[in-house]
Amino acid sequence: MLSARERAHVTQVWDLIAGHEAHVGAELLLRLFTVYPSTKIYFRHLGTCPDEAQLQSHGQRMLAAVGVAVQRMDDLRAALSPLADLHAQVLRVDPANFPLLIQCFQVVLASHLQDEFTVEVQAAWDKFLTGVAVVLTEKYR
Ligand code: ZNH
Repeated sequence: MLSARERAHVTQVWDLIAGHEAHVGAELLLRLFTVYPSTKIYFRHLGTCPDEAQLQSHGQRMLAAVGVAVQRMDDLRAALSPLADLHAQVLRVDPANFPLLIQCFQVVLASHLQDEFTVEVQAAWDKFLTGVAVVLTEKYR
């Protein structure tokens, strides 16, 4: 559960991303695939070297889901339930990949926000994204 202050940090940063989901999402995926190439096995259909359009298209969908999670922070489990089914039952993404994505997400935020990405803002985003990952991976049984 995020405190009021943590929520404010998450929402304020989201307001900067909103409208740029495709661009930020593509940057995030490029970083993920480059720094952690093992994550690419789930995206074989995109080829060995996904082009910018593919990165933007998937990045847009992924970040739109993060946007929904921001809007429904109190209600994450219900908000992300269909997506949790998809990851657990259809995509079968190893949960170990989620911390890698979270790490890349924070680096993308830091590179854009610079000094504004304070330790407190990072801590709030880490908690929020970990909460999202918990929901997306809890149906694996
Ligand atoms: Zn995921 C898909 C989100 C993580 C892999 N995803 C997806 C989608 C979304 C998402 C929204 C779409 C769906 C539909 O279309 O229906 N994810 C997400 C989020 C997260 C994630 C939010 C966190 C935070 N994923 C992840 C990871 C991985 C993945 C970590 C690995 C590495 N996904 C994936 C895949 C897919 C998805 C493979 C499919 C793609 C296509 O289809 O193309």
